[in-house]
Amino acid sequence: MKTCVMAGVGAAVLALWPRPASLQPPPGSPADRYEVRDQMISARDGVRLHTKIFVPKGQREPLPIIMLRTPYGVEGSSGRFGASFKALAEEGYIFVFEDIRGKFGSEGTFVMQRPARVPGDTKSIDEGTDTYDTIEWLIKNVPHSNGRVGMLGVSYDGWTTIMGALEPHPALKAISPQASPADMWLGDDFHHNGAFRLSYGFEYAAMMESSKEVEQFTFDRYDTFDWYLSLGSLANVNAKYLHGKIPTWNDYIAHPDYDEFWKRQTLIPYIRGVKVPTLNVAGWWDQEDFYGPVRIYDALERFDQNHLNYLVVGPWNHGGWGRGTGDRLGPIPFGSATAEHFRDRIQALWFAYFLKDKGKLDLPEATTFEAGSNRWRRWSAWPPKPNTEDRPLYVGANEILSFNKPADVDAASDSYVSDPAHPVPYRHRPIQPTYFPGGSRWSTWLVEDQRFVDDRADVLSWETTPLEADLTIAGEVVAHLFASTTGSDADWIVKLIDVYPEQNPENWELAGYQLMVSNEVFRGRYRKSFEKPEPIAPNAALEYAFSLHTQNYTFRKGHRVMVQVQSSSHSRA
Ligand code: PG9
Repeated sequence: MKTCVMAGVGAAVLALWPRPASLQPPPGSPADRYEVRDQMISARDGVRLHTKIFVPKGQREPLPIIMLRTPYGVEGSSGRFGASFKALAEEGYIFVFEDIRGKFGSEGTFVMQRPARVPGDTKSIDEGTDTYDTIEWLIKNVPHSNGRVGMLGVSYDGWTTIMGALEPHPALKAISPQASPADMWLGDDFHHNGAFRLSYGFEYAAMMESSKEVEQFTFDRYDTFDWYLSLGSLANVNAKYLHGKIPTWNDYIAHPDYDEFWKRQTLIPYIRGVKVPTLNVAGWWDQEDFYGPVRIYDALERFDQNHLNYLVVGPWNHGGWGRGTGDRLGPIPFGSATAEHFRDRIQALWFAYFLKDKGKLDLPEATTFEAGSNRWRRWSAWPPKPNTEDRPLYVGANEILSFNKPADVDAASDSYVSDPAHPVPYRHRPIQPTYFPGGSRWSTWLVEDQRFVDDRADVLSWETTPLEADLTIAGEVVAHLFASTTGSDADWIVKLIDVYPEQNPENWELAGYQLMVSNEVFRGRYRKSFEKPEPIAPNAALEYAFSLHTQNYTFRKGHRVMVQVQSSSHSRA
Protein backbone atom coordinates (compact mmCIF):
# COMPACT_ATOMS: atom_id res chain seq x y z
CA MET A 1 0.00 0.00 0.00
CA LYS A 2 1.20 3.42 -0.82
CA THR A 3 -0.64 6.36 0.60
CA CYS A 4 -0.08 10.08 0.53
CA VAL A 5 0.27 11.12 4.12
CA MET A 6 0.61 14.57 5.54
CA ALA A 7 0.68 16.29 8.85
CA GLY A 8 -2.68 17.51 10.07
CA VAL A 9 -2.33 21.25 9.63
CA GLY A 10 -4.60 23.86 8.12
CA ALA A 11 -7.38 26.20 9.02
CA ALA A 12 -10.75 25.02 10.22
CA VAL A 13 -13.34 26.78 8.11
CA LEU A 14 -16.75 25.62 9.09
CA ALA A 15 -18.87 26.50 12.02
CA LEU A 16 -22.65 26.22 11.92
CA TRP A 17 -23.56 29.13 9.71
CA PRO A 18 -26.46 31.30 10.75
CA ARG A 19 -28.77 31.74 7.78
CA PRO A 20 -28.64 35.34 6.52
CA ALA A 21 -31.99 37.15 6.69
CA SER A 22 -32.03 37.43 2.89
CA LEU A 23 -32.21 33.64 2.70
CA GLN A 24 -35.22 33.27 4.98
CA PRO A 25 -38.04 31.67 2.97
CA PRO A 26 -41.18 33.67 2.26
CA PRO A 27 -44.36 32.14 3.72
CA GLY A 28 -46.50 29.58 1.83
CA SER A 29 -45.63 26.33 0.11
CA PRO A 30 -42.54 26.77 -2.07
CA ALA A 31 -44.35 25.43 -5.13
CA ASP A 32 -47.19 27.98 -4.73
CA ARG A 33 -44.75 30.74 -5.51
CA TYR A 34 -44.46 29.78 -9.19
CA GLU A 35 -46.47 29.95 -12.38
CA VAL A 36 -45.98 26.47 -13.80
CA ARG A 37 -46.13 25.68 -17.47
CA ASP A 38 -45.81 22.33 -19.25
CA GLN A 39 -44.16 22.74 -22.63
CA MET A 40 -43.16 20.37 -25.41
CA ILE A 41 -39.91 21.76 -26.86
CA SER A 42 -38.87 20.54 -30.30
CA ALA A 43 -35.32 19.32 -30.77
CA ARG A 44 -33.65 19.77 -34.18
CA ASP A 45 -34.83 16.34 -35.40
CA GLY A 46 -38.44 17.10 -34.53
CA VAL A 47 -38.53 14.99 -31.34
CA ARG A 48 -40.45 16.90 -28.65
CA LEU A 49 -39.09 17.08 -25.10
CA HIS A 50 -41.44 17.45 -22.14
CA THR A 51 -40.38 20.44 -20.08
CA LYS A 52 -41.77 21.99 -16.88
CA ILE A 53 -41.08 25.70 -16.43
CA PHE A 54 -41.45 27.47 -13.08
CA VAL A 55 -41.49 31.28 -13.21
CA PRO A 56 -41.80 33.07 -9.84
CA LYS A 57 -45.27 34.64 -9.53
CA GLY A 58 -45.35 38.39 -9.97
CA GLN A 59 -41.85 38.38 -11.43
CA ARG A 60 -40.91 41.73 -13.04
CA GLU A 61 -37.09 41.79 -13.04
CA PRO A 62 -35.25 39.53 -15.48
CA LEU A 63 -33.93 36.36 -13.86
CA PRO A 64 -31.47 33.65 -14.90
CA ILE A 65 -32.76 30.16 -15.58
CA ILE A 66 -31.60 27.09 -13.70
CA MET A 67 -32.20 23.86 -15.59
CA LEU A 68 -32.08 20.17 -14.75
CA ARG A 69 -32.48 17.41 -17.37
CA THR A 70 -33.39 13.96 -16.09
CA PRO A 71 -34.42 10.42 -17.05
CA TYR A 72 -36.30 10.04 -13.73
CA GLY A 73 -39.42 12.13 -14.47
CA VAL A 74 -40.11 15.80 -13.81
CA GLU A 75 -43.59 15.58 -12.31
CA GLY A 76 -42.48 15.84 -8.68
CA SER A 77 -39.92 18.58 -9.37
CA SER A 78 -41.58 21.22 -7.21
CA GLY A 79 -40.60 19.14 -4.16
CA ARG A 80 -37.03 20.30 -4.77
CA PHE A 81 -37.88 23.87 -3.75
CA GLY A 82 -38.33 22.80 -0.14
CA ALA A 83 -35.10 20.78 -0.10
CA SER A 84 -32.20 20.48 -2.52
CA PHE A 85 -33.05 23.70 -4.41
CA LYS A 86 -34.26 25.64 -1.35
CA ALA A 87 -31.38 28.12 -1.16
CA LEU A 88 -31.46 28.58 -4.94
CA ALA A 89 -35.22 29.20 -4.85
CA GLU A 90 -34.74 31.78 -2.11
CA GLU A 91 -32.08 33.50 -4.19
CA GLY A 92 -34.56 33.70 -7.08
CA TYR A 93 -34.41 31.93 -10.43
CA ILE A 94 -36.67 30.63 -13.13
CA PHE A 95 -36.48 26.82 -12.89
CA VAL A 96 -36.74 24.40 -15.78
CA PHE A 97 -36.98 20.61 -15.52
CA GLU A 98 -36.91 18.45 -18.63
CA ASP A 99 -37.56 14.76 -19.31
CA ILE A 100 -34.72 13.55 -21.49
CA ARG A 101 -35.39 11.90 -24.83
CA GLY A 102 -37.42 8.70 -24.56
CA LYS A 103 -38.29 8.99 -20.86
CA PHE A 104 -41.62 9.89 -19.24
CA GLY A 105 -43.32 12.71 -21.19
CA SER A 106 -40.64 13.14 -23.86
CA GLU A 107 -40.76 11.63 -27.30
CA GLY A 108 -37.96 9.67 -28.97
CA THR A 109 -35.85 6.74 -27.86
CA PHE A 110 -33.96 6.45 -24.60
CA VAL A 111 -30.38 5.26 -24.97
CA MET A 112 -28.47 4.62 -21.76
CA GLN A 113 -25.86 7.40 -21.66
CA ARG A 114 -26.13 8.09 -25.39
CA PRO A 115 -22.53 8.75 -26.53
CA ALA A 116 -21.53 12.29 -27.49
CA ARG A 117 -21.50 12.81 -31.24
CA VAL A 118 -18.00 12.82 -32.68
CA PRO A 119 -16.40 16.17 -33.59
CA GLY A 120 -17.35 17.20 -37.12
CA ASP A 121 -20.63 15.27 -37.06
CA THR A 122 -23.26 17.99 -37.42
CA LYS A 123 -26.16 15.67 -38.23
CA SER A 124 -26.53 13.41 -35.19
CA ILE A 125 -28.20 14.32 -31.95
CA ASP A 126 -27.02 13.67 -28.40
CA GLU A 127 -27.81 15.05 -24.95
CA GLY A 128 -25.68 18.08 -25.84
CA THR A 129 -27.76 18.97 -28.87
CA ASP A 130 -31.00 18.41 -26.94
CA THR A 131 -29.69 20.76 -24.26
CA TYR A 132 -28.69 23.33 -26.85
CA ASP A 133 -32.09 23.21 -28.55
CA THR A 134 -33.91 23.52 -25.24
CA ILE A 135 -31.85 26.55 -24.18
CA GLU A 136 -32.41 28.16 -27.57
CA TRP A 137 -36.17 27.84 -27.07
CA LEU A 138 -36.10 28.96 -23.44
CA ILE A 139 -34.22 32.21 -23.90
CA LYS A 140 -36.51 33.19 -26.77
CA ASN A 141 -39.77 32.21 -25.14
CA VAL A 142 -39.66 32.30 -21.34
CA PRO A 143 -40.87 35.63 -19.99
CA HIS A 144 -38.52 37.51 -17.63
CA SER A 145 -35.42 35.46 -18.47
CA ASN A 146 -32.21 37.49 -18.35
CA GLY A 147 -30.69 35.30 -21.08
CA ARG A 148 -28.36 33.36 -18.76
CA VAL A 149 -28.76 29.69 -17.99
CA GLY A 150 -27.19 27.49 -15.34
CA MET A 151 -27.43 23.71 -15.14
CA LEU A 152 -27.00 21.24 -12.33
CA GLY A 153 -27.96 17.74 -11.34
CA VAL A 154 -26.82 14.63 -9.51
CA SER A 155 -25.63 11.42 -11.17
CA TYR A 156 -27.55 10.83 -14.44
CA ASP A 157 -28.71 14.45 -14.15
CA GLY A 158 -25.10 15.45 -13.45
CA TRP A 159 -24.04 13.62 -16.58
CA THR A 160 -26.65 15.44 -18.70
CA THR A 161 -25.25 18.65 -17.18
CA ILE A 162 -21.67 18.06 -18.32
CA MET A 163 -22.89 16.69 -21.67
CA GLY A 164 -24.72 19.98 -22.20
CA ALA A 165 -21.46 21.88 -21.69
CA LEU A 166 -19.24 20.01 -24.17
CA GLU A 167 -20.41 22.22 -27.07
CA PRO A 168 -22.45 24.68 -25.04
CA HIS A 169 -25.14 27.11 -26.07
CA PRO A 170 -23.69 30.64 -25.60
CA ALA A 171 -26.34 31.35 -22.94
CA LEU A 172 -25.08 28.49 -20.72
CA LYS A 173 -23.04 30.41 -18.13
CA ALA A 174 -22.50 28.04 -15.20
CA ILE A 175 -22.80 24.29 -14.55
CA SER A 176 -22.56 22.01 -11.56
CA PRO A 177 -22.22 18.35 -12.56
CA GLN A 178 -22.61 16.44 -9.30
CA ALA A 179 -21.62 12.77 -8.96
CA SER A 180 -21.67 12.48 -12.72
CA PRO A 181 -20.38 9.15 -13.99
CA ALA A 182 -17.46 9.44 -16.41
CA ASP A 183 -16.68 5.86 -17.36
CA MET A 184 -18.98 2.92 -16.74
CA TRP A 185 -16.28 0.32 -17.26
CA LEU A 186 -13.37 1.85 -15.37
CA GLY A 187 -14.98 3.14 -12.23
CA ASP A 188 -18.63 4.15 -12.11
CA ASP A 189 -21.97 2.36 -11.70
CA PHE A 190 -21.62 -0.69 -13.92
CA HIS A 191 -18.01 -1.89 -13.53
CA HIS A 192 -14.89 -1.03 -11.54
CA ASN A 193 -11.59 -1.94 -13.24
CA GLY A 194 -13.46 -4.49 -15.29
CA ALA A 195 -15.29 -6.13 -12.39
CA PHE A 196 -18.99 -6.15 -13.29
CA ARG A 197 -21.23 -4.70 -10.59
CA LEU A 198 -23.81 -7.44 -10.88
CA SER A 199 -26.59 -6.31 -8.57
CA TYR A 200 -26.49 -2.61 -9.46
CA GLY A 201 -25.97 -3.30 -13.17
CA PHE A 202 -28.88 -5.69 -13.30
CA GLU A 203 -31.32 -3.71 -11.16
CA TYR A 204 -30.60 -0.33 -12.74
CA ALA A 205 -30.84 -1.57 -16.34
CA ALA A 206 -34.11 -3.37 -15.60
CA MET A 207 -35.47 -0.30 -13.79
CA MET A 208 -34.69 2.09 -16.64
CA GLU A 209 -35.52 -0.04 -19.66
CA SER A 210 -38.54 -2.12 -18.67
CA SER A 211 -40.84 0.82 -19.43
CA LYS A 212 -40.80 4.48 -20.42
CA GLU A 213 -40.99 5.38 -16.74
CA VAL A 214 -38.99 3.66 -14.02
CA GLU A 215 -40.02 0.21 -12.89
CA GLN A 216 -38.32 -1.84 -10.19
CA PHE A 217 -37.54 -5.49 -10.87
CA THR A 218 -39.64 -7.61 -8.49
CA PHE A 219 -37.56 -10.06 -6.51
CA ASP A 220 -39.23 -13.01 -4.83
CA ARG A 221 -37.40 -12.24 -1.59
CA TYR A 222 -36.19 -9.43 0.66
CA ASP A 223 -32.55 -10.56 0.98
CA THR A 224 -31.12 -10.78 -2.54
CA PHE A 225 -27.83 -12.44 -1.47
CA ASP A 226 -29.03 -15.96 -2.32
CA TRP A 227 -30.99 -14.81 -5.37
CA TYR A 228 -27.82 -13.61 -7.05
CA LEU A 229 -25.83 -16.59 -5.79
CA SER A 230 -28.28 -19.10 -7.25
CA LEU A 231 -28.45 -17.22 -10.56
CA GLY A 232 -25.59 -19.28 -11.96
CA SER A 233 -24.31 -18.17 -15.35
CA LEU A 234 -25.11 -14.63 -16.49
CA ALA A 235 -26.83 -16.23 -19.49
CA ASN A 236 -29.64 -17.17 -17.07
CA VAL A 237 -30.63 -13.53 -16.69
CA ASN A 238 -31.94 -13.32 -20.25
CA ALA A 239 -33.09 -16.94 -20.28
CA LYS A 240 -35.19 -16.58 -17.13
CA TYR A 241 -35.93 -12.91 -16.51
CA LEU A 242 -35.12 -10.25 -19.12
CA HIS A 243 -35.64 -12.25 -22.33
CA GLY A 244 -33.28 -10.05 -24.36
CA LYS A 245 -35.53 -7.00 -23.89
CA ILE A 246 -33.20 -4.80 -21.86
CA PRO A 247 -30.61 -3.22 -24.21
CA THR A 248 -28.20 -2.25 -21.46
CA TRP A 249 -28.14 -5.80 -20.09
CA ASN A 250 -27.42 -7.10 -23.60
CA ASP A 251 -24.58 -4.58 -23.86
CA TYR A 252 -22.99 -5.82 -20.63
CA ILE A 253 -22.99 -9.33 -22.07
CA ALA A 254 -21.74 -8.31 -25.53
CA HIS A 255 -18.97 -6.06 -24.17
CA PRO A 256 -17.28 -7.62 -21.13
CA ASP A 257 -13.94 -5.92 -21.94
CA TYR A 258 -12.98 -2.27 -22.37
CA ASP A 259 -13.82 -2.13 -26.06
CA GLU A 260 -15.04 0.58 -28.42
CA PHE A 261 -18.53 0.41 -26.96
CA TRP A 262 -17.36 1.66 -23.55
CA LYS A 263 -14.77 4.02 -25.02
CA ARG A 264 -17.46 5.67 -27.13
CA GLN A 265 -19.65 6.08 -24.07
CA THR A 266 -17.14 7.87 -21.90
CA LEU A 267 -17.24 11.65 -22.26
CA ILE A 268 -13.66 12.25 -21.11
CA PRO A 269 -12.08 12.49 -24.60
CA TYR A 270 -14.71 15.09 -25.52
CA ILE A 271 -13.57 17.46 -22.79
CA ARG A 272 -11.39 19.84 -24.78
CA GLY A 273 -11.54 23.01 -22.72
CA VAL A 274 -13.40 24.58 -19.84
CA LYS A 275 -16.10 26.25 -21.82
CA VAL A 276 -18.38 27.09 -18.91
CA PRO A 277 -17.54 27.74 -15.22
CA THR A 278 -17.91 24.37 -13.49
CA LEU A 279 -18.57 23.38 -9.89
CA ASN A 280 -17.74 19.66 -9.64
CA VAL A 281 -19.25 17.93 -6.61
CA ALA A 282 -18.55 14.50 -5.11
CA GLY A 283 -19.08 12.56 -1.87
CA TRP A 284 -16.33 10.54 -0.17
CA TRP A 285 -18.77 7.69 0.48
CA ASP A 286 -20.66 7.79 -2.80
CA GLN A 287 -21.86 4.22 -3.39
CA GLU A 288 -22.43 4.84 -7.10
CA ASP A 289 -20.28 7.47 -8.76
CA PHE A 290 -17.12 8.72 -7.09
CA TYR A 291 -14.69 7.94 -9.90
CA GLY A 292 -16.69 10.08 -12.36
CA PRO A 293 -16.81 13.51 -10.71
CA VAL A 294 -13.12 13.46 -9.78
CA ARG A 295 -12.18 12.26 -13.28
CA ILE A 296 -14.26 15.03 -14.86
CA TYR A 297 -12.66 17.63 -12.57
CA ASP A 298 -9.19 16.34 -13.57
CA ALA A 299 -10.04 16.35 -17.29
CA LEU A 300 -11.33 19.93 -17.13
CA GLU A 301 -8.41 21.04 -15.01
CA ARG A 302 -5.95 20.29 -17.81
CA PHE A 303 -7.51 23.18 -19.76
CA ASP A 304 -8.35 25.55 -16.92
CA GLN A 305 -6.17 28.60 -17.61
CA ASN A 306 -8.83 31.02 -16.35
CA HIS A 307 -9.67 29.32 -13.06
CA LEU A 308 -13.23 28.39 -13.91
CA ASN A 309 -13.07 24.81 -12.68
CA TYR A 310 -13.82 24.06 -9.00
CA LEU A 311 -14.03 20.91 -6.89
CA VAL A 312 -16.03 20.28 -3.72
CA VAL A 313 -15.91 16.90 -1.95
CA GLY A 314 -17.79 16.29 1.27
CA PRO A 315 -18.61 13.43 3.65
CA TRP A 316 -21.62 12.33 1.68
CA ASN A 317 -23.16 9.36 -0.02
CA HIS A 318 -24.64 9.59 -3.53
CA GLY A 319 -26.32 13.00 -3.72
CA GLY A 320 -26.15 13.39 0.08
CA TRP A 321 -25.30 17.10 -0.26
CA GLY A 322 -28.81 17.68 -1.66
CA ARG A 323 -30.85 16.43 1.29
CA GLY A 324 -30.93 16.68 5.06
CA THR A 325 -28.37 18.48 7.14
CA GLY A 326 -25.38 16.23 6.40
CA ASP A 327 -24.33 16.19 10.05
CA ARG A 328 -23.83 12.39 9.87
CA LEU A 329 -23.76 9.45 7.51
CA GLY A 330 -25.14 6.29 9.10
CA PRO A 331 -23.57 6.29 12.59
CA ILE A 332 -20.62 8.52 11.60
CA PRO A 333 -20.99 12.08 12.95
CA PHE A 334 -19.34 15.08 11.29
CA GLY A 335 -19.93 17.74 13.92
CA SER A 336 -21.72 20.21 11.65
CA ALA A 337 -24.39 20.49 8.96
CA THR A 338 -22.14 19.77 5.98
CA ALA A 339 -24.88 19.41 3.36
CA GLU A 340 -26.62 22.62 4.43
CA HIS A 341 -23.28 24.37 4.33
CA PHE A 342 -22.76 23.20 0.77
CA ARG A 343 -26.24 24.20 -0.41
CA ASP A 344 -26.37 27.59 1.32
CA ARG A 345 -22.77 28.76 1.42
CA ILE A 346 -21.20 27.14 -1.63
CA GLN A 347 -23.72 26.16 -4.32
CA ALA A 348 -26.12 29.11 -3.93
CA LEU A 349 -23.33 31.70 -3.76
CA TRP A 350 -21.46 30.12 -6.68
CA PHE A 351 -24.48 30.25 -9.02
CA ALA A 352 -25.38 33.77 -7.88
CA TYR A 353 -21.85 34.89 -8.72
CA PHE A 354 -21.83 33.45 -12.23
CA LEU A 355 -25.48 33.94 -13.17
CA LYS A 356 -26.27 37.21 -11.38
CA ASP A 357 -22.83 38.85 -11.01
CA LYS A 358 -23.58 38.89 -7.32
CA GLY A 359 -21.02 39.07 -4.53
CA LYS A 360 -17.37 38.15 -4.50
CA LEU A 361 -16.50 34.51 -4.94
CA ASP A 362 -14.60 33.22 -1.92
CA LEU A 363 -14.12 29.66 -3.13
CA PRO A 364 -10.70 28.05 -3.54
CA GLU A 365 -9.77 25.64 -6.31
CA ALA A 366 -10.77 22.67 -4.16
CA THR A 367 -12.80 22.46 -0.98
CA THR A 368 -12.85 19.19 0.92
CA PHE A 369 -14.42 18.08 4.15
CA GLU A 370 -11.79 16.19 6.10
CA ALA A 371 -13.71 13.57 8.04
CA GLY A 372 -12.04 12.43 11.24
CA SER A 373 -10.88 15.93 12.11
CA ASN A 374 -14.30 17.06 10.87
CA ARG A 375 -13.36 20.35 9.26
CA TRP A 376 -13.55 21.96 5.85
CA ARG A 377 -10.21 22.40 4.11
CA ARG A 378 -9.35 24.87 1.36
CA TRP A 379 -6.78 23.87 -1.27
CA SER A 380 -5.13 25.78 -4.10
CA ALA A 381 -4.70 22.51 -6.03
CA TRP A 382 -6.13 19.00 -5.86
CA PRO A 383 -4.43 16.71 -5.12
CA PRO A 384 -2.55 19.16 -2.91
CA LYS A 385 0.95 19.75 -4.18
CA PRO A 386 3.08 21.30 -1.43
CA ASN A 387 3.35 20.03 2.13
CA THR A 388 2.50 16.41 1.42
CA GLU A 389 4.74 13.39 1.24
CA ASP A 390 4.16 9.91 -0.16
CA ARG A 391 4.26 7.39 2.67
CA PRO A 392 4.32 3.67 1.92
CA LEU A 393 2.46 1.49 4.39
CA TYR A 394 3.48 -2.19 4.44
CA VAL A 395 1.56 -5.31 5.35
CA GLY A 396 3.75 -7.67 7.36
CA ALA A 397 3.76 -10.96 9.27
CA ASN A 398 1.36 -11.51 12.17
CA GLU A 399 -1.29 -9.23 10.68
CA ILE A 400 0.84 -6.16 11.29
CA LEU A 401 0.58 -3.02 9.17
CA SER A 402 3.49 -0.63 9.47
CA PHE A 403 5.31 2.31 7.91
CA ASN A 404 8.49 0.20 8.24
CA LYS A 405 9.31 -2.22 5.46
CA PRO A 406 9.35 -5.80 6.82
CA ALA A 407 12.89 -7.25 6.96
CA ASP A 408 11.80 -10.66 5.67
CA VAL A 409 9.39 -10.11 2.82
CA ASP A 410 8.63 -13.84 2.34
CA ALA A 411 7.58 -14.25 5.95
CA ALA A 412 5.18 -11.37 5.39
CA SER A 413 3.00 -13.22 2.90
CA ASP A 414 -0.36 -14.65 3.87
CA SER A 415 -3.06 -16.65 2.11
CA TYR A 416 -6.74 -17.47 2.09
CA VAL A 417 -9.15 -19.78 0.31
CA SER A 418 -11.76 -17.82 -1.58
CA ASP A 419 -14.69 -20.03 -2.52
CA PRO A 420 -17.04 -18.52 -5.11
CA ALA A 421 -19.83 -20.72 -3.73
CA HIS A 422 -19.47 -19.01 -0.32
CA PRO A 423 -18.58 -15.41 -1.17
CA VAL A 424 -18.11 -12.52 1.25
CA PRO A 425 -21.25 -10.35 1.27
CA TYR A 426 -20.46 -6.76 0.30
CA ARG A 427 -22.69 -5.47 3.08
CA HIS A 428 -24.58 -6.77 6.10
CA ARG A 429 -27.37 -9.11 5.23
CA PRO A 430 -30.27 -8.82 4.52
CA ILE A 431 -29.23 -7.20 1.24
CA GLN A 432 -32.41 -5.44 0.17
CA PRO A 433 -32.82 -4.56 -3.52
CA THR A 434 -30.92 -1.36 -4.32
CA TYR A 435 -33.87 1.03 -4.51
CA PHE A 436 -36.34 -1.12 -2.53
CA PRO A 437 -39.41 1.02 -1.79
CA GLY A 438 -39.67 -0.55 1.68
CA GLY A 439 -36.19 0.79 2.52
CA SER A 440 -32.70 -0.34 1.58
CA ARG A 441 -29.35 0.09 3.29
CA TRP A 442 -27.71 0.37 -0.14
CA SER A 443 -27.17 4.10 0.26
CA THR A 444 -24.99 3.76 3.39
CA TRP A 445 -23.19 0.47 2.83
CA LEU A 446 -19.82 2.14 2.38
CA VAL A 447 -19.86 3.31 6.00
CA GLU A 448 -21.02 -0.02 7.46
CA ASP A 449 -18.87 -1.51 10.23
CA GLN A 450 -16.40 -3.89 8.53
CA ARG A 451 -16.18 -6.08 11.64
CA PHE A 452 -18.86 -8.19 10.01
CA VAL A 453 -16.18 -9.77 7.80
CA ASP A 454 -13.15 -9.38 10.07
CA ASP A 455 -13.26 -12.96 11.36
CA ARG A 456 -13.87 -14.63 7.99
CA ALA A 457 -11.08 -16.93 6.85
CA ASP A 458 -11.35 -15.52 3.31
CA VAL A 459 -10.65 -11.92 4.38
CA LEU A 460 -7.13 -10.90 5.41
CA SER A 461 -6.63 -7.97 7.79
CA TRP A 462 -3.50 -6.10 8.90
CA GLU A 463 -3.50 -3.39 11.57
CA THR A 464 -1.12 -0.75 12.91
CA THR A 465 -0.59 -0.20 16.59
CA PRO A 466 -2.68 2.68 18.01
CA LEU A 467 -1.55 5.94 16.39
CA GLU A 468 0.50 8.23 18.60
CA ALA A 469 -0.66 11.35 16.73
CA ASP A 470 -3.33 12.26 14.23
CA LEU A 471 -2.53 11.04 10.72
CA THR A 472 -4.02 12.95 7.79
CA ILE A 473 -4.15 11.70 4.25
CA ALA A 474 -4.78 14.07 1.35
CA GLY A 475 -4.42 12.80 -2.19
CA GLU A 476 -4.46 9.50 -3.97
CA VAL A 477 -4.38 6.18 -2.13
CA VAL A 478 -2.74 3.46 -4.22
CA ALA A 479 -2.63 -0.30 -3.57
CA HIS A 480 0.39 -2.34 -4.65
CA LEU A 481 -0.48 -5.98 -4.21
CA PHE A 482 1.96 -8.78 -4.86
CA ALA A 483 -0.35 -11.75 -5.10
CA SER A 484 -0.79 -15.20 -6.59
CA THR A 485 -3.79 -17.43 -7.08
CA THR A 486 -4.17 -21.13 -7.78
CA GLY A 487 -6.84 -20.23 -10.34
CA SER A 488 -6.66 -18.43 -13.67
CA ASP A 489 -8.46 -15.25 -12.56
CA ALA A 490 -9.26 -13.42 -9.32
CA ASP A 491 -10.78 -10.22 -8.06
CA TRP A 492 -8.55 -8.32 -5.67
CA ILE A 493 -10.44 -6.08 -3.29
CA VAL A 494 -8.41 -3.74 -1.09
CA LYS A 495 -9.93 -1.68 1.73
CA LEU A 496 -8.31 1.04 3.85
CA ILE A 497 -10.07 1.17 7.20
CA ASP A 498 -10.09 3.44 10.26
CA VAL A 499 -10.38 1.32 13.42
CA TYR A 500 -11.82 3.25 16.34
CA PRO A 501 -10.49 2.50 19.84
CA GLU A 502 -12.34 -0.11 21.91
CA GLN A 503 -12.64 2.54 24.62
CA ASN A 504 -14.51 5.37 22.90
CA PRO A 505 -16.50 7.08 25.64
CA GLU A 506 -17.33 10.09 23.48
CA ASN A 507 -19.42 7.76 21.31
CA TRP A 508 -19.85 4.16 22.48
CA GLU A 509 -21.74 3.28 19.32
CA LEU A 510 -18.42 3.65 17.48
CA ALA A 511 -16.21 1.75 19.95
CA GLY A 512 -14.04 -0.63 17.90
CA TYR A 513 -15.87 0.44 14.71
CA GLN A 514 -14.14 -0.34 11.42
CA LEU A 515 -14.94 2.48 9.01
CA MET A 516 -13.93 2.01 5.38
CA VAL A 517 -12.10 5.11 4.20
CA SER A 518 -11.14 3.96 0.69
CA ASN A 519 -11.66 0.80 -1.30
CA GLU A 520 -11.52 -0.60 -4.80
CA VAL A 521 -11.65 -3.85 -6.74
CA PHE A 522 -9.40 -4.98 -9.58
CA ARG A 523 -10.23 -7.93 -11.86
CA GLY A 524 -6.98 -9.84 -12.32
CA ARG A 525 -7.36 -10.77 -15.97
CA TYR A 526 -7.08 -7.08 -16.88
CA ARG A 527 -3.66 -6.77 -15.24
CA LYS A 528 -1.83 -6.09 -18.52
CA SER A 529 -4.60 -4.62 -20.64
CA PHE A 530 -8.20 -3.56 -20.15
CA GLU A 531 -8.87 -4.28 -23.82
CA LYS A 532 -7.28 -7.74 -24.06
CA PRO A 533 -7.73 -9.79 -20.89
CA GLU A 534 -5.28 -12.60 -20.19
CA PRO A 535 -5.66 -15.45 -17.72
CA ILE A 536 -3.46 -15.20 -14.64
CA ALA A 537 -0.69 -17.80 -14.58
CA PRO A 538 -1.59 -20.03 -11.60
CA ASN A 539 0.69 -19.70 -8.56
CA ALA A 540 2.73 -16.84 -10.05
CA ALA A 541 3.25 -13.91 -7.69
CA LEU A 542 2.34 -10.84 -9.76
CA GLU A 543 2.07 -7.17 -9.00
CA TYR A 544 -1.30 -5.47 -9.12
CA ALA A 545 -1.20 -1.69 -8.72
CA PHE A 546 -4.45 0.20 -8.66
CA SER A 547 -5.91 3.37 -7.27
CA LEU A 548 -8.24 3.41 -4.27
CA HIS A 549 -9.07 6.95 -5.34
CA THR A 550 -8.44 10.31 -3.81
CA GLN A 551 -9.23 10.95 -0.13
CA ASN A 552 -8.82 13.53 2.59
CA TYR A 553 -9.24 11.95 6.00
CA THR A 554 -7.76 12.11 9.49
CA PHE A 555 -7.10 8.93 11.43
CA ARG A 556 -7.27 10.22 14.99
CA LYS A 557 -4.67 9.62 17.68
CA GLY A 558 -5.46 6.31 19.40
CA HIS A 559 -7.14 4.86 16.29
CA ARG A 560 -5.51 2.15 14.19
CA VAL A 561 -5.12 1.94 10.44
CA MET A 562 -6.27 -1.35 8.91
CA VAL A 563 -5.94 -2.85 5.45
CA GLN A 564 -8.15 -5.72 4.33
CA VAL A 565 -7.81 -7.84 1.20
CA GLN A 566 -10.44 -10.24 -0.06
CA SER A 567 -11.43 -11.76 -3.40
CA SER A 568 -15.21 -11.57 -3.34
CA SER A 569 -17.75 -8.92 -2.48
CA HIS A 570 -21.02 -10.51 -3.46
CA SER A 571 -23.03 -9.32 -5.33
CA ARG A 572 -21.63 -5.91 -6.16
CA ALA A 573 -18.02 -6.92 -7.04
N1 PG9 B 1 -26.05 6.20 -10.45
C1 PG9 B 1 -27.17 6.41 -11.34
C2 PG9 B 1 -26.74 6.33 -12.80
C3 PG9 B 1 -26.26 7.42 -13.52
C4 PG9 B 1 -25.93 7.25 -14.84
C5 PG9 B 1 -26.06 6.03 -15.46
C6 PG9 B 1 -26.47 4.95 -14.73
C7 PG9 B 1 -26.82 5.07 -13.41
C8 PG9 B 1 -27.97 7.62 -10.92
O1 PG9 B 1 -28.09 7.80 -9.71
O2 PG9 B 1 -28.53 8.35 -11.71
